Amino acid sequence: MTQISPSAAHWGAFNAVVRDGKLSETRPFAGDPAPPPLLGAMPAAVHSPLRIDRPYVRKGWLNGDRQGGTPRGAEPFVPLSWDAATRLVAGEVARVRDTNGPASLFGGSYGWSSAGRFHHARSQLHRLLASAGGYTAQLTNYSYATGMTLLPHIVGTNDILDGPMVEWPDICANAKLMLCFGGITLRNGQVNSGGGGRHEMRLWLQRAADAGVKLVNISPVRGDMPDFAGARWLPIRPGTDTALMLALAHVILDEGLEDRDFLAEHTTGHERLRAYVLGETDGVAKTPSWAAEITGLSADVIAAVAREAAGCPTMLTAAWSLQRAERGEQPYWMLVALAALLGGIGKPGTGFSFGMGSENGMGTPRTKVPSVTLPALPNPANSFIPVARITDMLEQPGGAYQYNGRNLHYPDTKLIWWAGGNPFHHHQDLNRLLRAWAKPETIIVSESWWTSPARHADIVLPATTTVERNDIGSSSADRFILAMHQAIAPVGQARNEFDYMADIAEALGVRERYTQQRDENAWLRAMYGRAQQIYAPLGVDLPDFDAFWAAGHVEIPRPAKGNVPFTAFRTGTAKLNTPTGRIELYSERIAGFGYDDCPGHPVWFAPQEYLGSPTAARFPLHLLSVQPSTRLHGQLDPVGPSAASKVQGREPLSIGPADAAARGIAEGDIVRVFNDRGACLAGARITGGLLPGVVLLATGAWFDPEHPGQPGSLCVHGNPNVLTRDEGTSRLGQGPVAQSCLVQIERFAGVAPPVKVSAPPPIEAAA
Ligand SMILES: Nc1nc2c(c(=O)[nH]1)N[C@H]1C(S)=C(S)[C@@H](COP(=O)(O)OP(=O)(O)OC[C@H]3O[C@@H](n4cnc5c(=O)[nH]c(N)nc54)[C@H](O)[C@@H]3O)O[C@H]1N2
Ligand SMILES: Nc1nc2c(c(=O)[nH]1)N[C@H]1C(S)=C(S)[C@@H](COP(=O)(O)OP(=O)(O)OC[C@H]3O[C@@H](n4cnc5c(=O)[nH]c(N)nc54)[C@H](O)[C@@H]3O)O[C@H]1N2
Ligand SMILES: [Mo]
Repeated sequence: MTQISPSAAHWGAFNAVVRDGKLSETRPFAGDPAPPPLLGAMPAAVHSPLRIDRPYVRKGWLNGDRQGGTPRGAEPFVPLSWDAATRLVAGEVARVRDTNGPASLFGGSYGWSSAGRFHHARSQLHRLLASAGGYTAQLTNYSYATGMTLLPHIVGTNDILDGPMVEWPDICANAKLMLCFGGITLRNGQVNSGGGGRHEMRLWLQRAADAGVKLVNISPVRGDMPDFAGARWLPIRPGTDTALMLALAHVILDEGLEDRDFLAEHTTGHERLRAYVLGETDGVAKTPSWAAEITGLSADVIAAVAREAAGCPTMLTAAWSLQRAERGEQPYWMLVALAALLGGIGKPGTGFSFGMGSENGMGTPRTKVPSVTLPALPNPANSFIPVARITDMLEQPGGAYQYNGRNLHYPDTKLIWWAGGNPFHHHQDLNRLLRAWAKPETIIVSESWWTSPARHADIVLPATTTVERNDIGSSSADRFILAMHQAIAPVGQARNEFDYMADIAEALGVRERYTQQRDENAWLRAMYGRAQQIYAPLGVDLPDFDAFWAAGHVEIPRPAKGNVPFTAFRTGTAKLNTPTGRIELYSERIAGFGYDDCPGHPVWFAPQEYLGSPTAARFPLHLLSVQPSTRLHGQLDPVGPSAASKVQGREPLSIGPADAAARGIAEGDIVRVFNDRGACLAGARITGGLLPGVVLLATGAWFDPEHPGQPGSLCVHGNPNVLTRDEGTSRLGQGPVAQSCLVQIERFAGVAPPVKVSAPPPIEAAA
């Protein structure tokens, strides 16, 4: 018998086709102009032998090892019943809370979880731990932590970072030139958190090109803009965009091309920035020839682009990747400054945005409504860390650090519980993380698959996947609210987070607080009802729940009138939410923090690791760990397009012909990629369109240490985070710096150790 029902994933809405009780096919959402190929990988993922079939406990932990006596990741697991697992987990949560206080429970649990907003594992875990007394949370995200912390100081909002932002129809109609730092990478438009009904990045880029907007791809990678866009390619060295922007500003100021009225009326601090750009403050004029040395671009090209931008309506955008780098605050602040000099801010289709090529939905016209969400509960522990400071936290309990003007201390972590995220995917310098991971007494991981965190846990709880439960998919980046009907029964003994957490809450005596006496159906109705109430005053009327559920989705109409960011500010009817009410090209507040790694106006810092740094003598290749085209982070890695892309079972690494030839590397060879922090294997793909000296290894290959549990061993599969640096962008943003990473590469001679993560870890029968 065949059944078809609506569902959704971060990689798009779809119809689940079920035959004989199994997910057999996913049919893309009707009307989606570019459904991602990732959808096709779902049946194999849902029914994969890598599904966790029941709860497990690490053998050594069961025998009383609490202080990482045996390294996590090296020992077999022993099966547990759900009853026993429920008691163990509740017992540990209560013990740690009562002995060490709730802040020693680390429940940050960063990660993308599911598109379904009710069975969103991380949100459910937060509700459970908040009900039980509190936990240490994580603030901001890996995507754009630095931009998120910086932008409120200088433009008073984060909207311009993740929407609503400058809209594509306005760009098509008004911009003549669009400078895209980091390109517009269609690969990244396949996904958005919460799922999307329509994938429009290709469509809008095509329309912009057809409308005659001259597109410029400022990136080390030509493929960051598709061929059809006819873009000019400025192959910049990674990590040097701020220098380029400063030089563009130099030409504009030197030749008097700046919009003086805009600067005078709408900005503060432009004189100080000007003095720095012209070299009056530090004796270094940020001229095109100065920037040419740093960026690898020619001075003539830089000067010509500056004049062109000053001579026509120009739109600026920068990928989120630019701020996931050492001193990632600087390119973002300088992009705002450049847009201010050009004076197009607040006019339709010009000015600046971020991430227009980073995720589906950016710049697509839509009514500004929040997504349907599961309400959070207040966290009584009132404890948090900036998201990417996890290893620092584990290494230095009680240690002092600074963040965005605050003096803070790390909590003393005794228990970690991760549900819906993969720190062995997302975090940098995994060997350091692995060492620090030995410190807590207990680590609980809720997962659907045997991912690296599950393998490095003490207690493993098997979760259902999206198609095994009813839910609502929703994203503030998309105009559709998506009904997600349960399509199949839970696989193995997997349970919904909500159900097993309710049992754990019961054991902790807080069931009612956690469930609010609602079941799945009552929660979906309550969440939807809340959205109806919030949307109505914003002019969006939603049908009743039953009509929505039966139809499978609701489409929120495209607004009649587009949104132009900063118009009210430009016309003088509104001030910005900054200390001066203006765009701050110099920020007294940031200067007042006294951070030499993020002073009062944008500056050029030469990164410790880039192609111009002394480290490049030993590690001469800049590794960009970009988003994968074949999966979402670590999700769907063992199946579908991702599995098909592997080279001798290893993650493909793109390397230019000259860099490969210089190392005797041929297409399809296994290579060893290494630096002082670690090493991994990968499969060479010789690729054109790369700036020489730049190599690409996408994130997401499941971490597979040759010797499990031993920090420093070779990752045989190709996870770039064994190579990346773990350090905050600055004391202001404390964001991750994954893109600042130099490596060396050699042909791997000999027999490569086997990939082990393609099978479940060793399991022993219960004693
Ligand atoms: N080197 C480098 N590192 C990076 C980046 C980079 O550019 N370079 N990018 C960073 C960025 S921007 C991000 S956002 C992060 C992403 O990092 P993560 O979001 O942590 O990566 P995912 O693989 O999406 O992890 C989500 C996990 O949740 C699990 N999951 C899904 N549904 C459920 C569920 O219902 N229940 C439970 N219990 N689990 C579920 C999935 O199986 C998956 O393992 O990575 C960051 N890391
Ligand atoms: N298919 C797919 N799409 C995704 C994701 C996924 O896992 N898979 N992840 C999603 C998530 S969570 C996020 S946050 C977004 C991230 O979106 P982004 O941050 O935009 O993604 P990246 O792929 O890291 O970077 C985009 C491009 O920036 C270029 N780049 C890197 N460093 C530099 C630099 O220093 N200067 C310049 N000029 N260019 C540089 C790289 O060539 C890269 O192709 O992607 C989302 N989209
Ligand atoms: Mo992200």
